[in-house]
Amino acid sequence: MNQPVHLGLGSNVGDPLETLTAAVEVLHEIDGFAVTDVSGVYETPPWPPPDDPRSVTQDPYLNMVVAGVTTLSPDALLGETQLVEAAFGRDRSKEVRWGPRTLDIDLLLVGDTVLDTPVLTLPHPRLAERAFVLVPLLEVMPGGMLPDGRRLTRLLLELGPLEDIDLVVRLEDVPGARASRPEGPTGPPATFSRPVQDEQASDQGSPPGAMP
Ligand code: A4P
Ligand code: MG
Repeated sequence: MNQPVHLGLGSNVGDPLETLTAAVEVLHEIDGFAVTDVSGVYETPPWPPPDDPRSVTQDPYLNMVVAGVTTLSPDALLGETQLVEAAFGRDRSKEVRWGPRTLDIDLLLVGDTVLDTPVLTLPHPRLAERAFVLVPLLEVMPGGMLPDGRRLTRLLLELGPLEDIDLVVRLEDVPGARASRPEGPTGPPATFSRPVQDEQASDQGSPPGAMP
């Protein structure tokens, strides 16, 4: 079955733009996974923020989201994305949690799959707390919702002001990069999106996840 997938990519070591550009190239080559869309590339301040006791001093990140479809199981896809991380020099044994990394690829959403195992949690457990995920995710998933019906726009608004999330570049504008932004109506399946006119009805009290 072809499931829609959204991957979050982040990098803040080495040449992050080169890394993200090349990583998208490599994602195109995964058997059983097809890239259907990419967000812009954003510069984002490290999370957790400096006033959080868990914060680590490190450079800003570049973040983006890749949308795709897959015939792989979520576990198999995680195995593939971890191979891609390793190919870009990721060595978890030398890392601090939430510290600097060459390339991080998180499975944000796999269709409407909800699961929590020792190796994989879907949706990604910290997705709702992170503007560096929500901003690019909304770009490729306008009107998107989590499987529990929470709207991405609402989650983003709850995070407060976003002045530190800056669009740096679109892959379409990076010489030689493969962006795969599809023309016309052949984009990724809009699993969680609803027609715009439904927005009003929902804000007036329809239950989350209610179909139009
Ligand atoms: N795992 C469970 N669920 C998932 C999932 N949905 N996607 C497991 C990917 N992995 C998942 O992840 C640890 C383990 O989580 C994996 O072995 C997998 O089995 P990791 O990538 O090895 O370690 P990590 O990335 O340090 O941990 P974590 O908690 O996933 O960190 P995050 O959440 O990825 O945060 N600030 C900015 N601005 N931009 C960033 O990209 N990234 C991080 C890393 C911190 N701050 C950041 C950014
Ligand atoms: Mg991670």
